Amino acid sequence: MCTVCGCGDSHLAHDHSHDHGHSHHPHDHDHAHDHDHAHDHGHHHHGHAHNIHLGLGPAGTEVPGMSQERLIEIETGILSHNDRLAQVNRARLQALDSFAVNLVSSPGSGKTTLLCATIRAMEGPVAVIEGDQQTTNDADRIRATGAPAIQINTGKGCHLDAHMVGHALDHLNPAAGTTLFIENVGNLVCPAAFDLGEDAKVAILSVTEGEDKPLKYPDMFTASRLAILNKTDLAPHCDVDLDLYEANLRRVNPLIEVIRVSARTGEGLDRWISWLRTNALAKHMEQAAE
Ligand SMILES: Nc1nc2c(ncn2[C@@H]2O[C@H](COP(=O)(O)OP(=O)(O)O)[C@@H](O)[C@H]2O)c(=O)[nH]1
Ligand SMILES: [Mg+2]
Repeated sequence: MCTVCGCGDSHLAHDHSHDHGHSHHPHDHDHAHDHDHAHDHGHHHHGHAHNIHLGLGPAGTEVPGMSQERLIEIETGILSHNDRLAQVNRARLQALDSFAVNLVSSPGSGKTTLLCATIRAMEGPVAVIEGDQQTTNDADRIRATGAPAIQINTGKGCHLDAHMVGHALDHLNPAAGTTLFIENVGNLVCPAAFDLGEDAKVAILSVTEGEDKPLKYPDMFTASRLAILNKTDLAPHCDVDLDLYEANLRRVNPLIEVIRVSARTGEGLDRWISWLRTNALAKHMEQAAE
């Protein structure tokens, strides 16, 4: 996970990855790395001589020269710090009786387009936190609908974290009963691990991405409560089997709900809006019962 790309609380991760810069190999570093892994895994894992799987150990990944124990320690440190801040956000949203969704997906699956259509179609106050590495394009698109939006540019960062969302909430200062949409950085990997204090992660997939994506990036779909299969208007133009797409989502997460929509034509939008309404109401009732 993020210890690999260095996107977490990096001084921890970096200190240690530096240890490995001093390669004992006479070859160039990457080369030595590949060679090591091919070697290790060829021997240990099911005899797949020509495949390399770095995720079979307890840490679920490998960083050259770092032990599995150290990797787990670093990841636990980063995520537990994030989780504490996520709880603060969650309590704050709860006090506002605000329902919050974290939209996660690859770049270009249609998050912003869907959000704009959603905001136009739904009733009640909304607010949007936009995450991208650069530009304020998406916040500008949201503001054009009349909804308040704040852009977070993460620079080299590949996901939003709870600390960033806390700051955005300070600026947005949402009214009671607001539906909060958080559009995460387009990336099917790191955002899966970071709780932002949301009520649900919602994965947006487009029919053009291919039915196998849930199987290739399972963490994201395990973490999501709902998957939206977007761009159904394009399905007739692609060799895509939507039933297989859904079956693959359920193979990874048997409990995941799936809604097929076209943000362009509006097909299925009513079911997504009603999902939002139902889940916001369920949260409200749960809170009232406490
Ligand atoms: N045909 C079609 N195009 C869509 C749909 N939703 C989004 N798009 C297009 O997909 C591209 C990426 O959309 P965008 O909302 O920016 O994706 P994001 O990166 O996930 O926020 C844009 O050109 C959109 O117009 C859809 O339902 N059907
Ligand atoms: Mg976007």
